[in-house]
Amino acid sequence: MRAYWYDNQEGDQRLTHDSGREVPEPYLASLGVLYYHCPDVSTVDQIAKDRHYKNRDEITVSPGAMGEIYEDKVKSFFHEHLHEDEEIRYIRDGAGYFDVRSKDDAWVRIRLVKDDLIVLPAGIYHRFTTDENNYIKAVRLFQDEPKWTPLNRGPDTDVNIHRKSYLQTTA
Ligand code: KMT
Ligand code: NI
Repeated sequence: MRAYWYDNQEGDQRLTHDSGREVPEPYLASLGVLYYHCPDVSTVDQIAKDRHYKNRDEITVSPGAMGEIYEDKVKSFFHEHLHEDEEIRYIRDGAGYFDVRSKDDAWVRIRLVKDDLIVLPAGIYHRFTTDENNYIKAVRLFQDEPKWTPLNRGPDTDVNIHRKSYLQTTA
């Protein structure tokens, strides 16, 4: 895992967009974003148990796995959105970026590779992309029935109760 401020430059979303300014892990934690290095799946099982997760699945995001819908999928993952539930992703292979909004509404880019696990709190605005290698395999964990419908950012999500509760946790 490496976190840094997004450079806001034009260019493909899969480029590094690295401003060179690091974001320390405690700042991520202040946004409610938690990071764990999990070389062993038993650590993941423990985190899932502690946080009352009941379900998981595995997804491969790549042209090989998705075929012609890959480019559309990658674009849709990159739409800024929130969820009404926490989101956990555990990377098994390849690499990708989760961008999360800071308190001042700037983008923090989080690069994740194999054995990285991230917890994104309910209500945080975020987006995802693969990197230039166009390949990531990840386990998606969810607390209950999959309630991870992405709610794209707009006037409705700004007043969503999960958004409001989230903002209270970062105030
Ligand atoms: C997400 O939350 O955008 C995804 O699940 C993308 C694939 S998982 C790396
Ligand atoms: Ni999401």
